[in-house]
Amino acid sequence: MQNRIATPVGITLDRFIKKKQNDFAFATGELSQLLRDIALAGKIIHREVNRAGLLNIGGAYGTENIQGEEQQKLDVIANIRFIRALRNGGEVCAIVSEEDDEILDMKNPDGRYIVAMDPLDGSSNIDVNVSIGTIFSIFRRTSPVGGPVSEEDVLQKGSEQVAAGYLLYGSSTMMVYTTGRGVNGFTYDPSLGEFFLSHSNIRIPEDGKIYSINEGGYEGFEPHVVKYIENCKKQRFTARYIGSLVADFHRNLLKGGIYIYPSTDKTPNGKLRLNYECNALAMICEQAGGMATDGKMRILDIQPESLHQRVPFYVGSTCMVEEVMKGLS
Ligand code: P6P
Repeated sequence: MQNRIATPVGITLDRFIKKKQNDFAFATGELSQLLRDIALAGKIIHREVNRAGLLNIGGAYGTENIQGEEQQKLDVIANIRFIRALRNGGEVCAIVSEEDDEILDMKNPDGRYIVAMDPLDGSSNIDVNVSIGTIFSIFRRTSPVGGPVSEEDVLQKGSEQVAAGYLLYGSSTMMVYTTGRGVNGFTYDPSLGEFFLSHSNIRIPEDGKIYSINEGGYEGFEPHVVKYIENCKKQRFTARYIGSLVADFHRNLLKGGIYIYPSTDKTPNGKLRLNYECNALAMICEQAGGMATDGKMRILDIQPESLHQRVPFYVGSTCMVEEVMKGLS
């Protein structure tokens, strides 16, 4: 009897990238190769994450990153793997990583792209087997190819991204990305070593009933955030907070909802980083029909001033983001 649950397998990520490249006027294939390099690193991290408990590569590495956050062993492993894949791919001239204080020169002077990444976001969840993710933004370098990478190369507004995406290491591993022409999701089949198109042209519902915020910070929230949360409770909305940004974002992207990491009395600029967390998710959310702000302005319009700059982050269904911002007017 035919298995009615099995859905037809979509095309592979490689074929999809190639097809979309053909749609791009003057596409040279460099961005296509860069996306493949990221997918390769994602396959490697998938393998490491799924074996963490067996290889004693869970837990703390014993060092801190520039944020003063305790690095997990897999943080360091993921950072090394992505840097190696992108350096060897040859398309990237520099990387900004959550795990490194300074700009990383890839020694690819002919590389035309910059990557900003959080190689393993939510890594403290590894030891309790909760989903984690990789977040990446891709920019074209603005300085002359062949010359030194400039600070302007790596401090571009999110609106200048040529591509953005994330990998979600969850009940299945997915790669979700956009090149500015909609959002598509690919599910990894480890038995074949391939990502397959599983979520074509993702659109976020215009409104939703799921709100994601760490209410432990309630006493330090600004009045408009308190008001919004109270309103969610009055409407009997669903509170869902995994404590892993990519997992919370992905659920809200598919089902509708809002993720908020606001300014608090203890974290006036919030916690999340503009360059390698908020910009990528903001581009994806907007490309899927949603909205992303820092409470006052569009995330993608913010001019970064430093590599590890934090911003308050409101992202998700347009009606929900607009509603919480009403409290500011
Ligand atoms: P809090 C993980 O450290 C992270 O960067 C995001 O993945 C997550 O949404 C957030 O921080 C959780 O922060 O303060 O609620 O524990």
